[in-house]
Amino acid sequence: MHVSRDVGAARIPGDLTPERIQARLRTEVIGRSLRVLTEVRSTNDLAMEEGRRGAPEGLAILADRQTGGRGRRGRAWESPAGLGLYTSILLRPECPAAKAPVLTLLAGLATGEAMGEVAGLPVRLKWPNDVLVGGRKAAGILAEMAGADERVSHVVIGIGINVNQGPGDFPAPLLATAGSLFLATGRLTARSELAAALYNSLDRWYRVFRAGRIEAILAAGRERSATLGHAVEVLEGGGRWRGRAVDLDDDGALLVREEGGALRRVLAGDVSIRAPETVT
Ligand code: BT5
Repeated sequence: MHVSRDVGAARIPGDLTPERIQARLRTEVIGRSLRVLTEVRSTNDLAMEEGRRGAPEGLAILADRQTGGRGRRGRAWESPAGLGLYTSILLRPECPAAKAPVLTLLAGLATGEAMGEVAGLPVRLKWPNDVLVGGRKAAGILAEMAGADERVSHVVIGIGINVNQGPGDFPAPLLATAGSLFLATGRLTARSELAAALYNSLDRWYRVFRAGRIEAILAAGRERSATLGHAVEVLEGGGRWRGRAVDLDDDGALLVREEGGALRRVLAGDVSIRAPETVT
């Protein structure tokens, strides 16, 4: 495994180095152990492997480029060299598996906070794992868990952020939906600065989680939500139905009032927000 000092092809030369990140870290746990790689298949795969091998909680792996970046359900995450932030953080929360999904929300909050802080723009969270800037998906979260039902062995939080991509840097199918900090602000962002802000924010929110203050995480999630209050279409288990997103449940599940009146919990699914003209 090689640690990059100064990665090539970056839009800001040399903007991703462990030294630059460490100089800004104010964390107790997250990123105390840090690895910056030139290239990896998927930072999540590597972090899961390290989790099995007993690596310490808080290990952060970051790559300049992923050759097999993953989204949920086998989908791909575009991870071009030099432009985005691709990182995975290993956690060992002492909680039952049922409590772990709220970590996706926590990661979304930290990602939104860091992007807002560094680029100075409003960021919203689309349930369950999209981070939106100006209505476009500028980041995504992929949380994966290992362990038995009663106790989680480890969790990996994968975060991909589009940082310095311009319009020509996205493949055609993503042109209409993907955003980046550069597209939203017209300014380039140093990825080390964003990475440090992200780890600092994750560290703060993870302390809230460990203190059992889940309600504070849910409250912040409600406030930043792009989904709540909107008419939505839910895709889960091959089925598709419509309703209105009304709240987040205690474990981070989305509560949707179905057309017809029943309140349904959505824990794993894809949710699209319906345009106002289609609302009935
Ligand atoms: C996600 O999945 O949004 C989770 C993405 C997590 C990526 C990070 S990078 C570090 C770590 N290592 C990994 O291997 N993964 C994590 P999902 O909700 O399934 O969204 C995937 C969909 O978003 C794709 O099917 C595309 O439509 C779209 N997409 C792919 N790449 C994108 C990008 N760079 N920007 C915006 N949209 C993208």
